[in-house]
Amino acid sequence: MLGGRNRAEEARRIPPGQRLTRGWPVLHSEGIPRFDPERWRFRISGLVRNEKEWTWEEFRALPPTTSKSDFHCVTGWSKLDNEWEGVAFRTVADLVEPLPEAKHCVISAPSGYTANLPLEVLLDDDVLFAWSHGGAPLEPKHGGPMRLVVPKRYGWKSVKWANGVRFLERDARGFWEERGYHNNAEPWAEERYSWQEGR
Ligand SMILES: Nc1nc2c(c(=O)[nH]1)N[C@H]1C(S)=C(S)[C@@H](COP(=O)(O)O)O[C@H]1N2
Ligand SMILES: [Mo]
Repeated sequence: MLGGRNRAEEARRIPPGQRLTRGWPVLHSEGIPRFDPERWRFRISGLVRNEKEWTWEEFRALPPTTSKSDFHCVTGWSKLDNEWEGVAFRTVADLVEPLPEAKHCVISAPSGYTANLPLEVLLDDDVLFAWSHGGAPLEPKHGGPMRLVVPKRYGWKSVKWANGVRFLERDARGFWEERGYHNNAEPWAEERYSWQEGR
């Protein structure tokens, strides 16, 4: 048994149309940004009481959390039992204090890659800004030094090299959501493509 899982349990945890991967594919649409700990910044803006910007040192000093979760890419692979460490989205949200009208967020990367999510989804227990995976620092190709992790949505919502969040009243589609992919992206409902929306 791998990590205490048996085949039956694995099968139960793989959403429809997905298959298990034992490795860890690398998927992104831009070049890997160079990490300079002196110049790295993470910025929260929009409908919050305290707009805020962190340096890498400040961000790493935030109270850490760990979370074990599964990851599902819309191209068909699922990777189970990822052990993430980082800071919970909820912890960061508490610091900036979203205004009552803030209902949506857009998470961004330096390239201009973005993904959008309802604030409610981001406040889930298992959503975090992760700097470590499987006990090791997150590799640059997987989003290091830090990425968003949203286990209950397809992988494109888990923005690698995250450098900011904007809090909004109204929803605004991100990079893939504008290119034919589903706005909500829930794997168990197989919400893959935008043509499925509203059905
Ligand atoms: N900045 C950025 N983040 C991104 C992407 C990307 O192209 N750019 N691709 C997404 C997609 S489609 C997936 S499946 C996951 C893949 O993460 P991995 O390469 O660590 O497996 O990252 C997501 N985050
Ligand atoms: Mo993906």
